[in-house]
Amino acid sequence: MKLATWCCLSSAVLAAYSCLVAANNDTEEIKDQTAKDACPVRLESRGKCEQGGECPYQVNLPPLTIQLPKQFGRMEEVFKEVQNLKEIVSSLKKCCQDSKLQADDNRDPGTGDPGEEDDNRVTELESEVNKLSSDLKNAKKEIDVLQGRLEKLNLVNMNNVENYVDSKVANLTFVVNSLDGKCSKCPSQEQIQSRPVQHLIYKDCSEYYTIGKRSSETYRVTPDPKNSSFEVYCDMETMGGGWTVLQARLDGSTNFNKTWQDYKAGFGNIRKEFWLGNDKIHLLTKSNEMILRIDLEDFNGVKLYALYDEFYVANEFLKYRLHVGNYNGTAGDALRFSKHYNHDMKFFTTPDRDNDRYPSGNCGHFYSSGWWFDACLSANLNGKYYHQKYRGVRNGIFWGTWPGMSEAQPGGYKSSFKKAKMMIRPKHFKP
Ligand SMILES: *[C@@H]1O[C@H](CO)[C@@H](O)[C@H](O)[C@H]1NC(C)=O
Ligand SMILES: *[C@@H]1O[C@H](CO)[C@@H](O)[C@H](O)[C@H]1NC(C)=O
Ligand SMILES: *[C@@H]1O[C@H](CO)[C@@H](O)[C@H](O)[C@H]1NC(C)=O
Ligand SMILES: *[C@@H]1O[C@H](CO)[C@@H](O)[C@H](O)[C@H]1NC(C)=O
Ligand SMILES: *[C@@H]1O[C@H](CO)[C@@H](O)[C@H](O)[C@H]1NC(C)=O
Ligand SMILES: [Ca+2]
Repeated sequence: MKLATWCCLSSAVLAAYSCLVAANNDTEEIKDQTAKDACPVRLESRGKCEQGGECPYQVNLPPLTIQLPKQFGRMEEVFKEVQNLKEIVSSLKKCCQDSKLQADDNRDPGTGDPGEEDDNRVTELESEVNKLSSDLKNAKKEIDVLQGRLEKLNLVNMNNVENYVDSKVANLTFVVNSLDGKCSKCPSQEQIQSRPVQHLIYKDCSEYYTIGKRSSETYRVTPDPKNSSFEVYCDMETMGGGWTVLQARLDGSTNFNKTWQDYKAGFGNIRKEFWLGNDKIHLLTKSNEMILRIDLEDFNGVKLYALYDEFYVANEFLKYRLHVGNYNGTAGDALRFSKHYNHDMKFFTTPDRDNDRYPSGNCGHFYSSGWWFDACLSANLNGKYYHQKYRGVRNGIFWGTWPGMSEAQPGGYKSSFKKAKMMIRPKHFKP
């Protein structure tokens, strides 16, 4: 008889079955729930809270429809069958034992039974039970597989889905834009402009460059389709063009001694002197791998540049932390000057918000500007605009690796810059 194994198996399956119906052991609760199916989500108290702080609340979520294999549909049926069979078998067994006691004397082991009809019935049932038990085994396997799938579903969190959709949208936009760029070489410019077809979004200046825009001016960009679009100034000339300008200084017309809120939103005139805004800079750098180019010009007409192969600004929650890496260029790596003066991985600080590494004061207040201050600086392109050399606190536009910058000048004078500009472009952009 395989009764013992069968018993074991059936209780195991039963356990798995009730587990899937509800994580709760209380079967009354399950019936209760199906009766009042009207409210999709319910929270119920199940008694008093324990001292440990855990309260026996139960949340009932709306029903979830899952396609189960057909074996699963048969589970209940099979289970009932098995119950019936179990009863039959145990009564037969009892009956058998009774007759066995009587037949024991005139029977040799290994020969045919006297009660042959009953025995056939039992073998038949036994094979039936065996078949059912293997069915149940299969069903249990299916359940395990489903359970595994459910667990995997849990792991797919919303963030992953969002990133996936984002990257797909980015891909589509890129493909459409580049097709657009090829197309503009064929029909005349007027035909293109009169076309009713709206462009998809342009993430930054490099995508305007790709569709054939070659003049440096303002364009509307949408770095993240879920967020707003805004105007930027595009430099279509420097080093192949396609640059989105983040900051510019050229005549001192804009005051950079501003608050956190001002730096967040941006200020100034994007055709002249301005700060694009930390939220916008974050959006522009999060959707694409960007490189940063800094152009500087002093009052002697010396023009040098710094190129960083990596540039990223985090969101406001992370205090717009800066990441720059892989310097190249002629102006020197002032953003990562030394171990003690390093702007990489520093938070943004403004005169009214101290996130710097200077313990006894606010660098933003001291140097009257917003910047990724360390304790305090080896570079600051948002310093005060001086039209000539100046004395006192070094709160002007500053780049610590500039030729002759660190040498003391007669009379304690400090030199300043005539022009400064920060701009970004996707790392993989090919002009
Ligand atoms: C389910 O209830 C039974 C009897 O009420 C109990 O022995 C068993 O420990 C319970 N199982 C769980 C997982 O709570
Ligand atoms: C966009 O997706 C296609 C197909 O999946 C792929 O071949 C192509 O390289 C992707 N392009 C970009 C820019 O990711
Ligand atoms: C910067 O702004 C603050 C607050 O408006 C002001 O107190 C401070 O004097 C300003 N600093 C400079 C150098 O203009
Ligand atoms: C993008 O959206 C966030 C959250 O909705 C908002 O705080 C932020 O200012 C937006 N950025 C821009 C540039 O509009
Ligand atoms: C950095 O400079 C070197 C030497 O001039 C050059 O070969 C390399 O291509 C530059 N890298 C970038 C990213 O411009
Ligand atoms: Ca400080």
